[in-house]
Amino acid sequence: MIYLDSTATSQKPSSVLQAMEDYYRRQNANIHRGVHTLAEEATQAYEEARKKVAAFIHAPSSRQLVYTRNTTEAINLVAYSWGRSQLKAGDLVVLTEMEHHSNIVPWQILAAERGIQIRYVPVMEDGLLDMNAYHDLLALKPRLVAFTHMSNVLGTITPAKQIIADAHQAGALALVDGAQSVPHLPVDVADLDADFLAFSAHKMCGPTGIGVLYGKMALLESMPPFMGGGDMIRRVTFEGFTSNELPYKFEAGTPAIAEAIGFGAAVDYLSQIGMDAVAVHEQEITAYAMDRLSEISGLQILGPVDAHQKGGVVSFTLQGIHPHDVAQILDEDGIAVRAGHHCAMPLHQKLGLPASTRASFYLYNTREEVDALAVSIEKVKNLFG
Ligand code: C6P
Repeated sequence: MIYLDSTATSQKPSSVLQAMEDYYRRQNANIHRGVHTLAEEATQAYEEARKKVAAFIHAPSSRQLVYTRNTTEAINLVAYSWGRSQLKAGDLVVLTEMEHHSNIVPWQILAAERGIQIRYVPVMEDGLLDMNAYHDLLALKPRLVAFTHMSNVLGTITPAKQIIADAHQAGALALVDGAQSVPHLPVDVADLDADFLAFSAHKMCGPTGIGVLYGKMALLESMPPFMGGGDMIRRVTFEGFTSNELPYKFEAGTPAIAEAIGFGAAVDYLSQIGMDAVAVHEQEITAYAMDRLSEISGLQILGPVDAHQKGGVVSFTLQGIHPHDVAQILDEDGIAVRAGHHCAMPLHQKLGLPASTRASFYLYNTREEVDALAVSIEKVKNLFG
């Protein structure tokens, strides 16, 4: 089987599975609650993982790293907590046209509830953001710029550092959707100067069910809790409560303990290889895939034509053949790709496409797999005449 769907979720190394199994077999206990040895060991393993993930993105402190279920929940946390406490009718939030639904819908919910305004930085024909239009939007003094660091459809790597610096210059905060960048590129939040960064473990060799919201300390300190319950409080009376310190203020209830430990093992795995090496490998495979696929007549690749401007994502259309048919026939050859709108319906509308087929690559993919993909696509073309 050839797995070309790592943008949806990556495969997991044995060390991650082993770390989770070890927790369940040897350390299984709830965290932050018990004084017994097992509870202490489990708490330590859970918190060690947080430190590893924090170091992976160069966060100044692991207290700035809130565990969430995934990227989606991390962005919703910002929209619910920061958004509801800070934004009022008429305030502007700037997004881009290449956002995943999880960085559009939370803001649309807020727009319906609070009357905030949303404007989108256009995507140009070459798959890059229109930075002139972005600067025009900044002149409207938005409160927040929330954007993806890497498109899950076009593969476009956005100029995050510049977007953030320009947002700050205009007095706006910047939220980075790192769902696709953190797994594939070296990401340094301190260097980026991001106010918020959201990402998911399951796209970076880790388990499903756990993700991260990184935030600047002062911002997280000032935000009200997102959900109420156990662990997020310092003290509760019949009349009210006081919030726990960071990051626990945002981690109500028993968290995904085994998953956090698995996440730590995933970060160890990626760190041992080195994110520079991961990025170089993917760029090489992507450039090769773009060369191979562009030899196929009737195949149109979406997004930047230069592999250096892209992560390991090659979405395409095949003239006259529906993407679902393409994906189904590739599947018969043991090749897993994704077909559809990839949770980016507005972007597909903008491109005038109902759907596309997407092959995506990670550290374990090879040129031979790309060759097999090209052969299978030719087969699809022959089948459909
Ligand atoms: N994209 C894809 O196949 P979650 O589901 O919360 O882990 O990640 C959401 C998300 C947010 N932003 C971007 C840029 C993403 O690519 C994703 C997830 C997957 O493209 C699943 S829809």
